[in-house]
Amino acid sequence: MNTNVTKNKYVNAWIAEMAEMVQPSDIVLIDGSEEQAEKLRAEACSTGEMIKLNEEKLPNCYLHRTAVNDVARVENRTFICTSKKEDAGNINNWMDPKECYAKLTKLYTGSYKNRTMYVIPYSMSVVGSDFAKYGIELTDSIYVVLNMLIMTRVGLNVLDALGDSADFIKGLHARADIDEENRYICHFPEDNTIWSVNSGYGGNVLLGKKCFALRIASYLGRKEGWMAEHMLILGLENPEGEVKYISAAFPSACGKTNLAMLIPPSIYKDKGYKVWCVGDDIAWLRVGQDGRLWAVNPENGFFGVAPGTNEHSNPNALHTSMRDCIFTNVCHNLDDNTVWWEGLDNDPPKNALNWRGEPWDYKKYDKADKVGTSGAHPNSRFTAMAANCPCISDKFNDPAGVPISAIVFGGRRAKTAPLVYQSTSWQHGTFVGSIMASETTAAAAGAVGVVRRDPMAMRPFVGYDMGDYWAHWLKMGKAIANPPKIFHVNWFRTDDEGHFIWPGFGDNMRVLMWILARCDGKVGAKETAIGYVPNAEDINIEGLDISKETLEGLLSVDKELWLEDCKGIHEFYAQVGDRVPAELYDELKALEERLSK
Ligand code: GTP
Ligand code: SPV
Ligand code: MN
Repeated sequence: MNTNVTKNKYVNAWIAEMAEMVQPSDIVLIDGSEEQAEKLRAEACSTGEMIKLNEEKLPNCYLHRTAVNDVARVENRTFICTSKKEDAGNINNWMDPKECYAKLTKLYTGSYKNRTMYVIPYSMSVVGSDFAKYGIELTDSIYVVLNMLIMTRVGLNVLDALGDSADFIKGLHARADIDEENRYICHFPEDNTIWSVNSGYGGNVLLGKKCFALRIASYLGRKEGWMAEHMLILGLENPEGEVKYISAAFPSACGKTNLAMLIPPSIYKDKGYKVWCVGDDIAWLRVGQDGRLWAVNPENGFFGVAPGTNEHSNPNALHTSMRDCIFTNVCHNLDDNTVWWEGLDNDPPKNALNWRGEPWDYKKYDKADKVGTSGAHPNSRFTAMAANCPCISDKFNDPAGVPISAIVFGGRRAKTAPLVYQSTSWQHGTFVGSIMASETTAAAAGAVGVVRRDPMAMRPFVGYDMGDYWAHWLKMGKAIANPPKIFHVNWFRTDDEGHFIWPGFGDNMRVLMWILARCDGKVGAKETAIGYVPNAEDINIEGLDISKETLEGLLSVDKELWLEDCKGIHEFYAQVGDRVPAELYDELKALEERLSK
């Protein structure tokens, strides 16, 4: 078999080595052309791997179902394999690289028998730009190829840009038996290598995304002096046409895609305010020559949560997903060969297959057992092109990226965290990020709705020790002459009946307006124990069904609850271990003192 499929000797040698292990029947280089993609779509449809949807209603759209046991990221099977255990830290799972290579070699051996090896050359960020990093993913899944074609920049120009260099991330994926007992998502940051086996789902197998652009990239960022973060990037344009950029880190399924594509409420829209999406999941950030922090979205598409997406909550995401899209694990409407998910509309299809591909009775839907009774899986997703997004920023392909004015952290907290507050410094902001907590969601396998610490929304994605990661944040703060201001938001406070109090979605713009006014020094704030909290009159609630008292409640800081929370922070810091920077302990102590006053 010809393994010399590129002109790069390092790439070819690695392909040969991997091919010897997995034993494919043939090897196909993915060139990024539409003809090749079309052939692969046809092949996937002929085997049932994908279903072609209604061409009139959903042009060039497809449906794919993963195995029932394979519907989300698997954090307990995700490993950071550094030669020293302490470099992976206490929060990550660790395996000795030698042991891991040996273990996975057994699983990979012969796993491509009678299957094609697809070689995907891809770039994270604009090819040839200062931010760009290149990867090659080897996979036996057409679904992966077609997703990578949307999510990253794939093509022969990537190989041209790589030239003779050995500087690329080597990703090997094999579906093998989709055996959950032998599912492994392993990272070897010291070898620029990712090995993923026995899964066919999203974040486990689209290796450019969480594996490369967060876990490996965060490791590289620390070495090279930049940051890889689980952040959306948006531009907010005022009526004068000036655009300010905000990046925001929320844990998985906590509202990044929604915020990044928000449509301003009429009080702002009518005046000419606009919001532009630069990215919805990942940001790479560097210090610019002007001393500001500049960000790019290294991806080329969106792998967005389907349930809850509708004309009201996120029309931009909905329209982005209505052409050239791959839907994963949604409900299939057999009447018109379209798709449906919970929260799309109040009209569930009567003749449909659920996410497992079984006949589905919408009348049996039970909110308490979503996975068992819903039409779409709670973590069902759409893979859609950034270029199809109605609100995509004109800076999306700008190799320089965009300058960030504000960094926003946030999570799902029923109590404790107010609607918004501002940190008092970069160091305090780093502390605020480090103590983030959020209820778990369906994006990862395991229990849903349990509050856990998820610092900077990066708990599952830091490719090294968490304490070192915080130290890197502190160090970056010193390197940025004009750093963004750091904020924390919470759209998810609930009342006594468990209902969300804040309307959220487009109305989150009202909070962004306060954030940018703070960055411009145009609005005051109350100094509280946790940081600067808005005066209620400074959040515009015109046109909302919310009273000033309710807003005051949303902005309130319950000192007892916070003191209780501090105990949890101590426990978490202890778990992170020796490498927690002293500055963060200083911040914690100062917070406790202010709360006890
Ligand atoms: P990942 O792609 O997993 O990283 O997630 P994400 O952060 O992009 O999450 P996304 O925007 O897709 O939101 C996921 C869920 O949060 C959906 O069910 C939304 O309906 C819900 N959601 C998003 N924004 C809001 C909000 O402002 N308020 C409320 N109540 N729910 C929201
Ligand atoms: C997340 O879980 O944060 C995602 C989806 O963005 S996945 O790509 O599956 O990780
Ligand atoms: Mn994500």
